[in-house]
Amino acid sequence: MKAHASVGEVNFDCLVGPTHHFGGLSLGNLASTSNKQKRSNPKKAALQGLKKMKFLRDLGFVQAVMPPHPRPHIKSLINLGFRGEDQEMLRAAYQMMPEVFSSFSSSSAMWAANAATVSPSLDSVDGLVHITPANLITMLHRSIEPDFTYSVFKAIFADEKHFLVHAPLLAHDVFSDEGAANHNRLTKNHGHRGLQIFVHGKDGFKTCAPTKIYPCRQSKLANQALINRHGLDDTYALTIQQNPAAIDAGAFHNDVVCVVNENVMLCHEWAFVDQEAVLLDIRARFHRLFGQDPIIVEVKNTELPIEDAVKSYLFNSQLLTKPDKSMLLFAPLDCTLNQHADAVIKKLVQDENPINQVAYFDISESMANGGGPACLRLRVVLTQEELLAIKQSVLLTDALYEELEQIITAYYVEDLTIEHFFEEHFLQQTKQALAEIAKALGLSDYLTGRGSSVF
Ligand code: SUG
Repeated sequence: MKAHASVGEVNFDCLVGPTHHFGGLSLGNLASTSNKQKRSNPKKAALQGLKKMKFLRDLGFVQAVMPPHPRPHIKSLINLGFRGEDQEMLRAAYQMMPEVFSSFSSSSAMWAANAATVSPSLDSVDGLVHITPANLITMLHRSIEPDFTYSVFKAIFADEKHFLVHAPLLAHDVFSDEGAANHNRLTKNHGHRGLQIFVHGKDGFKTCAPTKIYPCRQSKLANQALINRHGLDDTYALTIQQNPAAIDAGAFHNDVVCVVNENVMLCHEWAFVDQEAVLLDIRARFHRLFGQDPIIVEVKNTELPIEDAVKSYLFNSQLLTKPDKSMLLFAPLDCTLNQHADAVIKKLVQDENPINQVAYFDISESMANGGGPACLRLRVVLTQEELLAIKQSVLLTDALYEELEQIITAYYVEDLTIEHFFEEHFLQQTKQALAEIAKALGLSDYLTGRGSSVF
């Protein structure tokens, strides 16, 4: 079995963009729909996200930054037949199709967990890190993310000796894919081959089974295709179904009810269909593969009703391994406001398991759109050699932090209104901010300019 001492996790977060707003665009994501048209503060949102990255970097975790996507997405407006100056197209789009206007202006790419599914080189037959950007076809506003995401990954993971960046899966509902939000890797430690657990809401051709009208965003066929193209051995890959009752309660992605880190799985009782049997199977597989038991902490619905799990986003915490091998639960501040979530966390850190510390963080602007700490990051497990082979300029340093903070402070507005979109000055400032961020990240050559196919 392959094992590697110098392997670690790198968290890639995407900066929030200057047009961040509450569009109410995601049916089934309760925070998104209930906060529709709440006033947004893009500057605060971007600084919260950046501070989150710095907080973890300062604790010694390796942190990388990805740029916001260009929004409003002018290319899509042109595709729909709008013509003229940007502000004219936007005004016409707003008048004719306001939801579409909002979708093309969304900063939803900030939820990096949906950017891709990543399989570490330790797990794949060809020894490459495999990256598949998610096609995100279920929601209109997210369906325009994959092209830009692909370009970002091609730029960051350019070294073909180590990385294979695939094209997104076919853009059809049968293969609907929302990336790492429905993907867990359970293993002895990051340096070992892992058991990759792919979670789906629906089969692909068949409809999903929730009792309400909420969409199932991840298909089993997509997961099977990912297992194929990432070259994963069947004994180390597993597909399981998310509990439709959880989707109905607002857990539109599996990472709203489950988080895994190394040998620890923390999940809600309603995370999976047939949960008792699924957890038994996972335990048995883990034991067969690694000669030890995983630590599965299942939180009962009586301890934390599913509604509170969704409100507090407890399971959307980041679970990180500290240098002494114990684990930190990096949780949304909202957990402290929920009596049940608060009690579960207090018990969790006292009980016999590797999680012995909790840190809370205020990411209110993201939470109000249904995205917690874990939504904001894409985990990439890399060897030391692979870490050195990625584009180094995206790794967060004090200097990069300061530069990004200055750009956000200079160009982002604090109180975004519709009228901003019809002002040439605002649109120019937005473009300038994105150009400067791309430059700070060393990605200008790849991403900016009207000539670029993704702009
Ligand atoms: O896809 N919200 C995102 C939240 C994604 C959370 N990601 C994970 N669970 N990993 C979504 O529903 C809201 C946009 C709006 O309403 O303006 C939104 O897209």
